[in-house]
Amino acid sequence: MTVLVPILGDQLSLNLSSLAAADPATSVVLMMEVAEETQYVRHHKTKLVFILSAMRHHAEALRDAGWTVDYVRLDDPDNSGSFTGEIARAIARHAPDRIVVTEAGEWRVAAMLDGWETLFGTPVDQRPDTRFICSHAAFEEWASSRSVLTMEWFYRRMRAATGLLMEGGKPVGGRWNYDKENRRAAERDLLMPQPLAFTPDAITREVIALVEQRFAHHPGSLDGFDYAVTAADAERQAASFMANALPQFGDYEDAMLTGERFLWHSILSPYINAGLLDPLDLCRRAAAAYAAGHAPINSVEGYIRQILGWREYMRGIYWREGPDYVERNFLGHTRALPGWYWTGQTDLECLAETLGQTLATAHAHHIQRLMVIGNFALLIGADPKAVHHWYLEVYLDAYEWVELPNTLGMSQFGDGGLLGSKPYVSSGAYINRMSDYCGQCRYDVTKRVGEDACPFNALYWHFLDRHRDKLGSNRRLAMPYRTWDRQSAAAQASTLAQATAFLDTLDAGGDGDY
Ligand code: FAD
Ligand code: DLZ
Ligand code: SF4
Repeated sequence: MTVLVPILGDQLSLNLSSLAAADPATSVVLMMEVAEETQYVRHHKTKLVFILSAMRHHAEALRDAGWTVDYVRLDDPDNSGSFTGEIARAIARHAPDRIVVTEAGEWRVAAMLDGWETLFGTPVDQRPDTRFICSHAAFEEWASSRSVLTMEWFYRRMRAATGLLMEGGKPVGGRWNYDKENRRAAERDLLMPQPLAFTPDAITREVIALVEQRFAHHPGSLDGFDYAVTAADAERQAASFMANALPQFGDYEDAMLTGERFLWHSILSPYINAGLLDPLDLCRRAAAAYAAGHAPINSVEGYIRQILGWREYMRGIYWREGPDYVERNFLGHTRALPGWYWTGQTDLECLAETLGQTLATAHAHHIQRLMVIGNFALLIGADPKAVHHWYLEVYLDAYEWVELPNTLGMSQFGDGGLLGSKPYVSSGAYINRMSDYCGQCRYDVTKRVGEDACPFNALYWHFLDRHRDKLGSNRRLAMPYRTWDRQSAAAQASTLAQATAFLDTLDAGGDGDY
């Protein structure tokens, strides 16, 4: 009796539910590098190297743990190019009595897994993905009884359910949320913590050569690839974050500084999402750091909220809203992204900096993604599906279940406010307050009109003005609309003309793929 245990590229955990339900003595683990997964979007080269190298290292870790692993490489001559094609070939090789697999992370792949039993006539046992802290049933139980799915209420429920930062049924420190303390702008500081850098080993170097040769047309650069690709190295980075950066994580959570990619962020999302680190374990360690007096409550609560709150909430929303969530376009936006989203070559300094960093490293932190790159895309009226594809392609931590609700929902307001009570748009003033980008920009962040006026300023008012029918009654936008209405007709006209002239100059080429 043989059991086939397929393990997908974001299931690189030794405590995976499928493995827990199988016996190493009678099972064959199947890992598949397949063209379909490498091409469903034009993944950043760094993301391809990370996933393929992490998969190859994980296969070794599984063998060391006593599992028999059948590993199909991308360049194997008989590789069929898809998960389903590889399952068919593996059934021919191993004649399994059944397949045990942990549920897929996204709708596209879930549909494949759902089809295998009928297609192959082999029983398929799909196990829940227990690496998430909130099960589908628990999220549904919470969501189905409410008309508005506010993250904060979900988060409080998760705190109570896990006991994280709880004392006698109450939040530790007396408050649930310390977000207001977490909005400081950062000063350059030579003692800023730096994430660890990991020198590519022979396996990673081989994958780098493969990706350079086969995916030369994909965005990004592999110069200086230094991400962890094993659970052990990811753990080293986690320990380094807990020791060196967590204490100030909260203070500077929203700050941006030129040339500083990391600040006090953890840079752990790629590892958590691929399965190399466990999210609940990280939350517990952060809580322990607070209990030991190593990190203050605003940092620890902020960090735990991102994982226990936002990450779990996004996953719940993704599965609840269904496969056609991706089609939502509440504001009717249709513009292509400017071609320079794939080069970073623009004279808007904030975008040159954040896009340049993204293309070089496949990483940007939350506020860079939300309040610079996403803000601009929303202000210019970019098609939310195209924006979604861009984010899915360029970030190391991007898988549809987490990227789509963040991008289409939170950042682009494509769902009309399911995730956020107002669109995340701002003028240049916010970017100036939270970064040092504007001081180096050819535009003047204080000006709304004129040749050197910051484009964000006129675009912000143009956005509000053109969406008055859909946003005018939003209570959280009442103040900006009042401010706009107090402007003279001439001032409004010159602002709108400034924005229109800027929009006309945009290269509407995109990359043409979508
Ligand atoms: P930290 O700032 O150190 O935060 C700690 C952890 O909290 C992260 O490691 C991550 O696991 C979690 N987290 C924080 N915010 C979120 C969030 N909004 N949703 C889910 N988890 C969160 N995150 C992804 O993991 N994958 C994505 O594809 C992704 N796409 C995004 C797209 C947009 C438009 C925006 C605005 C945000 C997106 N995020 C995404 C969320 C967030 O930007 C990243 O999780 C974070 O920048 C990762 O860096 P870090 O590990 O240093 O995070
Ligand atoms: C993202 C990705 C890439 C680029 N390549 C592979 C691959 O060759 N084999 C694999 O098993 N997984 C890969 N992945 C991750 C999958 O796309 C991911 O597991 C699905 O999104 C399911 O959630
Ligand atoms: Fe960005 Fe405007 Fe500041 Fe330039 S002035 S960096 S365009 S916000």
